[in-house]
Amino acid sequence: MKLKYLASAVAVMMLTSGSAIAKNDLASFHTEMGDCQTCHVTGKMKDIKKSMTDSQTHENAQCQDCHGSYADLVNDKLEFDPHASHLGDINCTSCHTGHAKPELTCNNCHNFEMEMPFADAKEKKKWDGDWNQDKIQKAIDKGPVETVDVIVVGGGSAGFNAAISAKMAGANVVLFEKAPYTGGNSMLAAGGINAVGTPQQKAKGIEDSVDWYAEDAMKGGRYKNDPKLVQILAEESAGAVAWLESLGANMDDLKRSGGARVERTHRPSGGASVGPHIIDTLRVAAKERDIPVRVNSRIEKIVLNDDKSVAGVVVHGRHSGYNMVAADSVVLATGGYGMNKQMVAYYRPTMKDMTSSNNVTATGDGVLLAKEIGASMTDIDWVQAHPTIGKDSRILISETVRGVGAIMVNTDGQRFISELTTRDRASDAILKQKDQYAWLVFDEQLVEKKKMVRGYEHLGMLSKANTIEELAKITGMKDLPKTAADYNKYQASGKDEAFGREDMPINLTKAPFYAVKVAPGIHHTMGGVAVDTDANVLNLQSWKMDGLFAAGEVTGGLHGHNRLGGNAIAETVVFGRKAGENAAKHALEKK
Ligand code: FAD
Ligand code: MEZ
Repeated sequence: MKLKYLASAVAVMMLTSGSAIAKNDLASFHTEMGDCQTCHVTGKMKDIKKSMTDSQTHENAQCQDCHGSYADLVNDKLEFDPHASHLGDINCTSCHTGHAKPELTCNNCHNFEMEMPFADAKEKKKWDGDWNQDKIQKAIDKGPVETVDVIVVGGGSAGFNAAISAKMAGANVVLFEKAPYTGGNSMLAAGGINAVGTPQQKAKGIEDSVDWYAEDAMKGGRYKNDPKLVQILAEESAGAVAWLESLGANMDDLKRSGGARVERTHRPSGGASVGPHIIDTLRVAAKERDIPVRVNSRIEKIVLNDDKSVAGVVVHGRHSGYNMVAADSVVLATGGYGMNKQMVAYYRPTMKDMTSSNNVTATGDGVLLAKEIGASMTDIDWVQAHPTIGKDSRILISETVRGVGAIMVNTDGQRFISELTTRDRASDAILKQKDQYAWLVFDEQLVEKKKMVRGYEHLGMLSKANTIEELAKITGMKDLPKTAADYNKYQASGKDEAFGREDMPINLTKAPFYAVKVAPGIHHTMGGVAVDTDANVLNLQSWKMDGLFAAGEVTGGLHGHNRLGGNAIAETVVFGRKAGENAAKHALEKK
């Protein structure tokens, strides 16, 4: 697939730059128009490195000064803009590298044929390869180059929520993010955030309770969850949605997720994906509060004082190299390890060859950082497969698609389980089918309700036909017409006689009809760093580690052996806020 929008954005860049002479790299092309100062703070070679921040703030401002923002470049002409669908307003230099081959960020998950300018430039050595213990030690020996109250490690939802909360509690905060952009797995979240007792539920007349929320999470987690953490999640979930709204988010759409007894998954009105919307909101909220967010900055060590209290971290910056930054509180918000093949092979060998829905950022750094200084782990070997990852791709087909009405059938077109069962059961059931994959089948009614499905079509993932019979023919699902007719009968009577599906919002009657091939893949790492109810990290004796906090997917305990859809984003907000507030309190008390 060609990404026309990128090509057109590039064409605009070239035209607005006044020349279209092909050069070997972006920097050489720009020096045709001026000296190095066109992009950098200074034109003097010897001072350029010193003047560059890891986020390349000045260089990015220069790009936008000449070319306009990405939004200006695409000029709202695109139906699908990757920056709107999940990346948001990220730095130009995330992809366009001055002196080296551009980085095809999209292709970390997709397989686009992208026409990136200067693609033939020389490849540069990766700056964030192995962790260099000598350089880490030298940075510690040199002492801190900067001191703050709270350091937040990781710029996903948990990290942003922690940073904003710490700042609002009066602390001086800095957030470090190893990737060239913030967002992590959070910016990929599609389905929504679970909450009970919200005005949205009330407006729809949905009866729910904190007890039901907690019971569903415990049942979904096979009763292996820490009930104290679950209770907090349930009790504070409505506050989490209200907090996001107070920062500017919209969470007005409601749907039901697998394992939940009622509709409690909140998402932006119109059914847009929840993650990018939340991340955009949090990015703006952090900016408005002057919280430094430093990308291209990987934390490689948590430094302790002799008494084992937190002294700070060693950060490895893309341009600044290795430095120690001091703080009395550190919040780990580094996400899970779903993209770390070695860790999956070690902790969950049966899943080592599975595809993953995760962002490339999910490499389990927080687990390694915390283990190294004596933290305890909870349920570290529990990894969740999501049943519906696009077969032969890494693109998640959101649980929403089933929640809103799709049926799931095997390669013969027969249903084999309630579509609303929990993920572990759905994944196991698919793996028992012939060829170990399944199809989701739905009609135009669903597409009208869920805009995100158009995105799957745009990505070429959907088979489409004007009748169910034709769809059966092109996909080889011989029994699909009978399955659809039976399902329509169950839907009309409100009773699924085949598998007891509890909620059948729509039938299969409105053309065109669609099918998408799905298979299970790694989606969530339930286990991680052990924490208490105040987000303190616990050591091997289950004592609080002085000054170390954690929140989000890096932690274990909340979800037990199986997470329910919508509970992870709720976790990042509820416990991210808690970690930030308690980290601020701890640091301010130490002053
Ligand atoms: P992340 O969002 O992954 O952020 C961690 C950040 O830390 C990353 O940006 C990473 O680069 C950074 N980092 C890591 N190591 C370092 C280091 N050493 N130094 C500096 N920075 C570092 N959950 C739901 O509840 N609802 C959904 O609808 C939903 N949909 C999902 C869809 C997809 C495709 C995926 C993959 C997950 C989905 N989830 C959903 C799960 C949920 O998105 C994640 O569990 C959650 O977002 C994790 O948030 P986090 O802040 O803990 O970590
Ligand atoms: O919580 C999730 O991971 C989720 C709701 C994912 C999805 O299928 O959309």
